[in-house]
Amino acid sequence: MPTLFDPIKIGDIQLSSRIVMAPLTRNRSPGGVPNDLNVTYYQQRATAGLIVTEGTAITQQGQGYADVPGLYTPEQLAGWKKVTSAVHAAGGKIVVQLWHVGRISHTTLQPSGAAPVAPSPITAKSKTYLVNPDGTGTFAETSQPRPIELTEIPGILEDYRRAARAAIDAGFDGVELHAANGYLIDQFLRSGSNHRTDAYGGSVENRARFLLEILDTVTKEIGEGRTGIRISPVTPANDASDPEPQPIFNYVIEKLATYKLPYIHVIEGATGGPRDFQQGDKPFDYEALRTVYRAAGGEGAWMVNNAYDRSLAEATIENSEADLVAFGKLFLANPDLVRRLREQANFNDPDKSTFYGGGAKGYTDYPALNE
Ligand code: 8OZ
Repeated sequence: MPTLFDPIKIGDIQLSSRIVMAPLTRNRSPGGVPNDLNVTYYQQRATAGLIVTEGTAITQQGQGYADVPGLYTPEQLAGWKKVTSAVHAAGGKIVVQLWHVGRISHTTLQPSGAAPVAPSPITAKSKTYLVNPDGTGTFAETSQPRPIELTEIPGILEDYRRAARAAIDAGFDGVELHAANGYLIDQFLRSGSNHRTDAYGGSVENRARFLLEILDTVTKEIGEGRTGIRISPVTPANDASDPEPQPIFNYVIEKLATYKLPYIHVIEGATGGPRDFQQGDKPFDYEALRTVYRAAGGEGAWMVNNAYDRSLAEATIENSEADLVAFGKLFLANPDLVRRLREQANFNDPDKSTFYGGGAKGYTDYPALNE
């Protein structure tokens, strides 16, 4: 029977355990450049089997929140090199989450103050996070997006290719494509945000096309075994909606099975909310999704996320319902989470008031056991 603490090889990456640090937006990289505080934060958590970094913008157009790191300038790449070196020196593995927010942005974050881009010109009922000139944070309505022209798509694919190359140059063990939570790729997948009438909208095949072209581009650049992906079939995050999630995600997963990816990362339910959240008239069948993936020859590790505690995580791995479990808030508040899980120790409580923005407080000052 497998346990949470067993090593596992996923694609080209060897992990020391099945315990993953989930991607967590922390808004602590002014200018988009990873700094020494970010290095400390990730190194503190390097005993994870795998760290998935916070969402990292592939271009300025992909930026949607203040002080999110990027991977499109030499300074950003150099900053990330320090992070990956520190994590590797501590024996850890780390992949970077490649992020384009699409319509979940604000003109003040966009190149030349332009409108954010999206599959369709539909404003999300959602907020983004900005920093005022005096350094205080503030939430703002997302801006009206403009639709992506067909002729622009090759350029966005090129942005993903460049970011994937930069990730490997920066020393990452791989990348995770952020195809979840109502951001650009998910905006194409879900019918609520994709009203296109060209080859990228309408049918399930068409709505999946953008994702699959990105996957093709990135895997050709850095290899299938270093390209993970995150999906969230039913989340309402960022105004994501689709009354029929099962057909599109079953189709997507069947296609993903044709690549030798290290893992498929699935957010179950509403991101950071109820695990049994549903869209449409029936509960989403995650087991059917996994079954379709395996039946189509998919060999990647099945990574699950959302409100896993120790007992649910242990049972899920022992029953082989998943191969990896990603922990968000627990990892945020417990740098030595692996040890605490192993020793059945108590957990530090996460402090919501310091999740987004700020400095060391609520970031690098959560104590390890015996500290
Ligand atoms: C919380 C705040 C801002 C962004 C996601 C990248 O939901 C995020 C995010 C989460 O995937």
